Amino acid sequence: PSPETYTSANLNLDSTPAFTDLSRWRLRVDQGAQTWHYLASDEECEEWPQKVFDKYHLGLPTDLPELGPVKTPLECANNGFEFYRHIQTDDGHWGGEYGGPMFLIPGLVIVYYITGTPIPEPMRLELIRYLLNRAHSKDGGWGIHIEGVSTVFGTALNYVALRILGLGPDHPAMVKARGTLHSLGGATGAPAWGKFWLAALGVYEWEGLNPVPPELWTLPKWLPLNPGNWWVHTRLVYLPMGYIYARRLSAPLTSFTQSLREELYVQPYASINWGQQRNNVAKVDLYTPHTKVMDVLNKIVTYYEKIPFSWNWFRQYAMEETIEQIKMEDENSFFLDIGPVNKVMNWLVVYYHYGKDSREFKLHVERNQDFMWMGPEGMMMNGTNGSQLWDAAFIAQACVEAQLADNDKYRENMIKTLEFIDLTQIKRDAPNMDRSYRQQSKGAWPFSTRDQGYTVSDCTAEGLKSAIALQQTPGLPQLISLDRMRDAVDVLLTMQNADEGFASYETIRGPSWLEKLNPAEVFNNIMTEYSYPECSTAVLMGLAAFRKIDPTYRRKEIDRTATSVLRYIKAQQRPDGSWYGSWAVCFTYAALFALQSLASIGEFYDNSEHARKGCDFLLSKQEADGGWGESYKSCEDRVYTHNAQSQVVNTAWAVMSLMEAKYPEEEPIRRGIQFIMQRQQPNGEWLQESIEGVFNKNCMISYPNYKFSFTIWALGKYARTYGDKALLV
Ligand code: LAN
Repeated sequence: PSPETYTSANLNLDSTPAFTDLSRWRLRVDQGAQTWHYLASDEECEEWPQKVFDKYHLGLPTDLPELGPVKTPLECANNGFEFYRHIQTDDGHWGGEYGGPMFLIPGLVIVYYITGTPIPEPMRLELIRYLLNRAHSKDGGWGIHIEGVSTVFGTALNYVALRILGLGPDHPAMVKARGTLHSLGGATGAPAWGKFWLAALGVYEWEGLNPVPPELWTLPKWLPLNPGNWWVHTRLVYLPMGYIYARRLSAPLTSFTQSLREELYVQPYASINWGQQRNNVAKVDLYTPHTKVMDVLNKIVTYYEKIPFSWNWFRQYAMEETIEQIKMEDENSFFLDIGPVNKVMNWLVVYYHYGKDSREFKLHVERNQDFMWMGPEGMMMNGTNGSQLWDAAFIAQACVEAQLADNDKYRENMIKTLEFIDLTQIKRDAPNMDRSYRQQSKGAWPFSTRDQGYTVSDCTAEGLKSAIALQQTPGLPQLISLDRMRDAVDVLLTMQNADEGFASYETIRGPSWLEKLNPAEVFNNIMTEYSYPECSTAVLMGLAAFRKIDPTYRRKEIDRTATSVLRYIKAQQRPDGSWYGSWAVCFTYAALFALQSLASIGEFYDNSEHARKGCDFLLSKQEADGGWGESYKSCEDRVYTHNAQSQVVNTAWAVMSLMEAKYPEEEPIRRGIQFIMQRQQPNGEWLQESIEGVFNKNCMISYPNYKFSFTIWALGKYARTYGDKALLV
């Protein structure tokens, strides 16, 4: 292909281009799908005026009024929702910048380049702005996530992205970033996924990569090495990666990529010994070093890789299976795919396999839009196609707890939320469910939208809990029938692991030694599913809520599951009383779930050693200002690490945990609640603080809606526990 769109004319800007007019951006929602549109003319802008939620997400003044001063927790919750309801979308959910990972935009932009697909001009400009804004002011580089120190992974890839987007090598930002990249040893030290993208672009040699053999897909299902037994995200990234690797597909060399070859390395490209770079990962990047076994296996497979593709019938057969699996993944998810990494890789495969005129290619281009989010700093790529269902389920439960859901004033908002939850329940199993290694999904709730369609254990549970909570609220309609709730329960009951806990998307399918073959270097615990206290608790609470409205359906199994989950939760507690959280930062998050589990069987501070130690651990972390602030470092290092400032989100989790456990003294809880109230702005909102979420131990991800849902929830819980008394003067 000739990437004619990216000519030297627009690839050599030495100064920063002018960006777009923020007053022209609009968010369109359609059954959860979020797409941002840049209107071309004043007339269009008049016809489609900017709404409060557009302005809010763009960082423009919303001009929402100052609300009266608050004294009590419920007044505070009221003001919070009075603000928050304005940013509910027309289809009933709440959007947000689901950012954090800094390795998503580069993959996307590289595939735009390789396939010669023009990036719409407003998107191009705003991507540049985002990446420039996210470069660390100190050294001009980027880390694996927005708050992380500069790494080769982040810096090499985002450097390349900005070059493709149009900045020239002499642009000051590029000079600075290149300096940092070189001081880290240059792009040869990129981790495996970085090496992959550079090789696909043609600025790194395939010989410098460890093998990604697609043959594994042809192994019998019962063999752990069959990727069908791996964690679903990992297998679905290795699927398209295997295709591109097996055919060693790189973009043709142009003067532009030639120039990149000169910019990215500390020595001349031709002089690099590529074979020696396979296991070269810069120190700052390396989080999970390869095991010896992995290195030995890689060496062996490297010999096999010497057989040319055209002679290797086994590989050709494996490629047919690979294409078949990719096709099923694309079709089953309406070309959204499970996440942004395999989404753009599948798009690249589709380009090589079916060509640019194919239906598949066009659909992929179209659905790229679902991942793009416009924020105050420019345009970025979300970590999934959104967090729609997840956020809607939490805010629904928070509103019920804070007595907002039965308030006439908010009835419309609550009906819309319930309609969204209703719409988003998955109504079918994936076609070819077994063939595509999919978990049962009829009745489940996904994390984002129904089209994406992946069962997640705790999303199903939160969907179910929020549906029950809303439908039990006077004045709200009954949209989700008991039969459909039973479907959700059926799904949940298929998902318990042998260790009695619940994992994320599926049960644990592979043995734990598979982790020894983790090739990714920058992530940990990614090869198989694992049970998590968070997911396990959500399921337990979901089943418990269901049991109350339908006391007979599969009652024995539900009871048995509930009892066994508790054994799992207790077993996970550390000697210091804490639980490690895997999906948000970190110990404060996990404590909430664990203590909720204990409370559900009547284990509280006063009568349970587990609950007591859990509370004492939290209390030992309370800050002088009454809040809790936990740093993302907790997740990386697996030890509680204080954040520079207290955070409303951590504080909400901590006080809710203490209230779950019926901690006997009110004072620490009251101080936490006061902290949350003091952080509220006069218009009712809370401002964004440090990053809230995490995955794979080492990569952080934002949950901007948590600062509304969990604050309101905690305030409501306080009022129910201690009464709605004046806490601020
Ligand atoms: C998510 C987001 C939601 C999260 C919870 C529901 C909170 C959790 O309890 C279960 C796991 C889940 C669904 C989850 C899994 C991993 C995801 C999809 C993410 C953290 C969002 C982004 C991440 C995905 C893997 C990012 C793409 C990067 C790769 C390494 C493929």
